[in-house]
Amino acid sequence: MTIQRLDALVTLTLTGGGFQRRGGGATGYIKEAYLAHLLPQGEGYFQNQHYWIVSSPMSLEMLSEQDFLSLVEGLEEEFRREYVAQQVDTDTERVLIVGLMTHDLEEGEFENSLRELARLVDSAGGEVLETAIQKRNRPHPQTVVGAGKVQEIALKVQTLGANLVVFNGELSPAQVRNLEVKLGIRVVDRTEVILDIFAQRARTKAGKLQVELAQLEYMLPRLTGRGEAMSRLGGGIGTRGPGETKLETERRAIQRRISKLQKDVNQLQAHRSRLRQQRQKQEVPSIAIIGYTNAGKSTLINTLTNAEVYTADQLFATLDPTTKKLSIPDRVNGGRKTILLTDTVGFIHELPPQLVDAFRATLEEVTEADALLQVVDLSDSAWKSQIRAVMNILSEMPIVPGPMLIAFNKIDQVDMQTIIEAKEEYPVAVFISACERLGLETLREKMLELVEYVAT
Ligand SMILES: Nc1nc2c(ncn2[C@@H]2O[C@H](COP(=O)(O)OP(=O)(O)OP(=O)(O)O)[C@@H](O)[C@H]2O)c(=O)[nH]1
Ligand SMILES: [Mg+2]
Repeated sequence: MTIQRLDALVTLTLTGGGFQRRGGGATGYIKEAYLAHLLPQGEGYFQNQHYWIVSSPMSLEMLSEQDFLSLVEGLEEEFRREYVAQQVDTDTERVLIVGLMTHDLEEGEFENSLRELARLVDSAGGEVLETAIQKRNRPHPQTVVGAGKVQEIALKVQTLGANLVVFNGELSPAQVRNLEVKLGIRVVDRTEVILDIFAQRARTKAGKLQVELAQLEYMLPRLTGRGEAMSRLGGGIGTRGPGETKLETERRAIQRRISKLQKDVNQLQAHRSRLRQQRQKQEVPSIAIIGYTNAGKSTLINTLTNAEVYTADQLFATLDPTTKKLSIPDRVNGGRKTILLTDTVGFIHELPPQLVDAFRATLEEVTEADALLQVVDLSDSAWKSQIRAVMNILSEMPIVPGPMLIAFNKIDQVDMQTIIEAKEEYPVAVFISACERLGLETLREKMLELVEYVAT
């Protein structure tokens, strides 16, 4: 009914008896009529779990007494009222998440990825209304999920008043187009949500430059035919940021812009490298704080050095690296020792390759540091797979990073069992709470040991 835009639907059943014409062919008198129509989903109206209602069986006489115009007008009125109520907050997107579970995914992994996607949408400023899931061996080539599921999603979109659908995997340009035509609202994938968060968070010139490059590199192969759909379907997640106005311009203009940005990033890289060389001349050892997004990296640099880096319970709260001096008392040799601490951009599972490329100047802070401090959020049940994701990203870096110390953070939120488990697996790790200032003494000592180890 939704897809065919029907106001109401009447089904007639036959008695099966009656006059049989010569030559065959089933015939029969009308037994009963059923009337169906869609239900508004707003509170205080029908407290109904269903999207539609079907009447009890009626006779034809009863049906003919039904005033259809007033029924339809009444419903339209209710739908309209609901629609207005949903439109009040036009800044937040109303999002339906779609998760495709392919057979190569483990159930727990899949659930974690959906939970993370919901947090990404939230960090981008969207509101998750519902999550739809489908299990398939492999994605449907045209629409990722099967035809039946697409219909179900279309129905949900209408009844929930969603204005954006977010898929957990990566979508091809053709899949986005097909889905947008079928669903009638904008469709984006996980990478676009991440790019959107980056676009909203970028503060410095360097940050904005790298985000624009990443967005354009992502958009370029997806441009054909999307411009029209985009302007029809409005703005929001995936349309913001420095790349926004460029989307409708010609491919070639975008390519030119990409080359220009690439050059700028190269310059930025060279500039950062000169700064580092100066620091190296002063022989101040450096440690880069790395880790999964939301682990507490920025909170830690703030606690240790009185820096004022932005922290928040959001994914990718900080993008731009910040370097601060940390002075540590040297128990062995006496006096104090200074090291440089750098807060860096957070990592995530399957970090979009466009981001890795565009953020190479920022990521170099990681590879060029003398040593690494990996902060892990031990209060997140996915901490093990988050360490794996961080290690994977490091292993793909063009320059092999220095030695690494692991700091398990947020122990104020963790039970003893988890700490024991982490200790067994990572015996040399430190256990801290950046918020509650726990374990920081040990952490400072270990950091000192680490840079002294590197120096020898
Ligand atoms: N309970 C608890 N929360 C913490 C601790 N350290 C950090 N947090 C919280 O964790 C959230 C993320 O902290 P951030 O310092 O912004 O994390 P980050 O690693 O810099 O994250 P991104 O910049 O987003 O990659 C914030 O809400 C912090 O208040 C801790 O020791 N205990
Ligand atoms: Mg941060």
